[in-house]
Amino acid sequence: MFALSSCIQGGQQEESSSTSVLVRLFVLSCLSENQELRIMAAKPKLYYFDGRGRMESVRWLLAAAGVEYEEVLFQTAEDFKNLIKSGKLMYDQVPMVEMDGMSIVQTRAILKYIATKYNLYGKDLKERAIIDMYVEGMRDLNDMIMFFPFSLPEEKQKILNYILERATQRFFPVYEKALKDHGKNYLVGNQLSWADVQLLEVILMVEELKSDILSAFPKLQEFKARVIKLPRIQKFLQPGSPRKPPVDDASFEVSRKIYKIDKNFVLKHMS
Ligand code: GTS
Repeated sequence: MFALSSCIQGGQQEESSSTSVLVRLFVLSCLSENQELRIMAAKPKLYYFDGRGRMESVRWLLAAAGVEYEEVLFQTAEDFKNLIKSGKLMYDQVPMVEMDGMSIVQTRAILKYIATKYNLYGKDLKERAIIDMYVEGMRDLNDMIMFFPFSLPEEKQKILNYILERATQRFFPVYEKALKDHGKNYLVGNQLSWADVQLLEVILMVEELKSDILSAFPKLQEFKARVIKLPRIQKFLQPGSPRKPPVDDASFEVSRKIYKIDKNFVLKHMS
């Protein structure tokens, strides 16, 4: 506003040719400032297939930040090919989020940008390192669950047991202990962060596989009850929100055809 009124006042002054050039340059800089504001104000646009996959954590984080967004959900290999042809995908891969004038790819890069921009990424470098450690563990668990539907029928039970074992023996004890040791409401710095959002997401995913999975984790039960009540989270968990349902046979077929998934797909992604 200040810059704009200075522009106008500048235009009313006696004009030598050099001041006129300066004024014009100044007006141009005002315009690009406005354009930049417009870009910053536009809703983020998410490009992915119509399912959870890697994009679901992005949906969760934007919801927790209270940011409205639009989605371009493609259904066929042809749609995906057309998106690749647009040249917006740095690695010819999704997820991709258009935001603040950028086409951001790589799930972690997208999540970090959102977490940083909306103050969900700790107050300093040390808190960020702790958030990263929590989130990376959660992502390992999340990835196993994400690829589980693609396992062969004969492998299903074994892989399910492995996921549940990892959840209860490796990952959940870490978050249970953290909450118990510091006695605070949230994992890091006693304010909601990306780690809390990711933790609730993964808890709900594991519960879809085994509903009483938290029975040995009283702190995680309290955590879940607390975070689920936050208004933005509550809204995201309501029917009709952009949250995607677990993979079913139909959505499994759609994503299998889009990405031409082969038999060894799951094994490659089970760490
Ligand atoms: N490291 C990337 C990320 O985290 O974003 C991996 C992205 C990725 O593998 N995306 C898949 C893809 O575009 C889609 S999905 O697995 O997330 O559904 N695959 C096509 C390809 O050619 O790799």
